[in-house]
Amino acid sequence: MKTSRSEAIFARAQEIIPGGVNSPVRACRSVGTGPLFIAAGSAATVTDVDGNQYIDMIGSWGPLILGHNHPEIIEAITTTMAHGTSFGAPTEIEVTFAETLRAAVPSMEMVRAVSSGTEATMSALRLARGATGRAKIIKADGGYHGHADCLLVAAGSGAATLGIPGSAGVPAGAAQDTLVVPYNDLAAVERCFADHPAQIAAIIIEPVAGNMGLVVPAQGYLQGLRDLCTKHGTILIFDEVMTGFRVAFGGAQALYGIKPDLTTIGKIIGGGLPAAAFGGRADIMRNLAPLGSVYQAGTLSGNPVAMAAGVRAMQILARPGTYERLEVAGQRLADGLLSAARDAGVPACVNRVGSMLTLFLCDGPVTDYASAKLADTTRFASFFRAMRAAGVFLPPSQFEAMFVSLAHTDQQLDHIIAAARTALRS
Ligand code: HOZ
Repeated sequence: MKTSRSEAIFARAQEIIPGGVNSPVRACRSVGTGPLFIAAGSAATVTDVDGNQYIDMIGSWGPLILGHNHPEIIEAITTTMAHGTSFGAPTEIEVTFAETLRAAVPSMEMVRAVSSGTEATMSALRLARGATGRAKIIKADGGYHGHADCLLVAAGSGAATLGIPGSAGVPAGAAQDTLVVPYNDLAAVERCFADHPAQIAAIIIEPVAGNMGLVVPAQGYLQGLRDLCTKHGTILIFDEVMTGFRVAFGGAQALYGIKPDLTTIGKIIGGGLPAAAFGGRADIMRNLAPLGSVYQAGTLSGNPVAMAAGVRAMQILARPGTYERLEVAGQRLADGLLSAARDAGVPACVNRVGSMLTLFLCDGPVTDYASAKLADTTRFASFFRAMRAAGVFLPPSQFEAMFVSLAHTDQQLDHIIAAARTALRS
């Protein structure tokens, strides 16, 4: 497979962009190779600048649940942008966006749009702290909620991949109020409340963890968090940036029947353009400026083109049968990958919720970050490279999730399974 054009562009990129990429995981360092530069995407495939086509299991890290270049999304974007691309003044589509979101996720009684998941989580935490007058927050070890200072503590995703569980440049003061607990460990959360009475503003949690690889919440875990937050007057924030409209139309909170106080959401709700949002209980949301004293703002917040793409994506996903199809496709891929690993004699387990999943190269079970780290990352790196050579574009890290879209065909999923069978044998 010729990749000389990607390599040449990467050489140029490294001269001008740190590491040659605008987001670290894309550099593919942990899998011992360089990035491919993508020229185009169509349905479930991407084509690189050398003309190689791949089945895409990244889907822009989740947003592209409808596949690339979906005609209805493109139509919504082009129709909207014909009237202008940004005004820095309100537009009606922002209201429609908030109404559409609330109809799907009723706990989001009031909504504010932002441009990225990082902004959503950062803003939700400031709001929680402002509303409670408390400073401390709880997050999970290996949980990733974007790159705000107070959240880059024991963080997953790229921070995990690169082996820097914190980050240089985060002042001790910004991190000192972040308490870290193992995922799925309610007793550890109880200890935090006992050690810091009436000081904890919020728990922020991925209701299905997706950035230490995928980790499923244990039976009763989310309800336990809900009960503890209610008991202690602490705000429960579900970070549904990945799981919103992914694991169910109403997100993980609909799937598991738990109502958080605040939700952060992104990716799918932008229809492939940069949009995210946070929202929740109206009494909490009314603390935001201009109504209240918690400041939060953004020039491109509620950008009409992104809002239009997001509204259309949510409308398409509301059609009957969507999540049943995603479940069947996710199950097909998970079963196939697991049997490929078993046949190859490679220790493996698959964690999956709907159309997001991780193949961990270890016996498992993987229930938290400590058990995720038992996976064989060296073997994962060679697996990744062999899969890419076989035309499959996987997330370039053991500690990420792959995403099945509505555009993936059974033949494509079977191609991935067959490729894995060969890759895991070598
Ligand atoms: N934070 C993303 C992985 N969970 C990576 C985003 C990107 O590189 O585009």
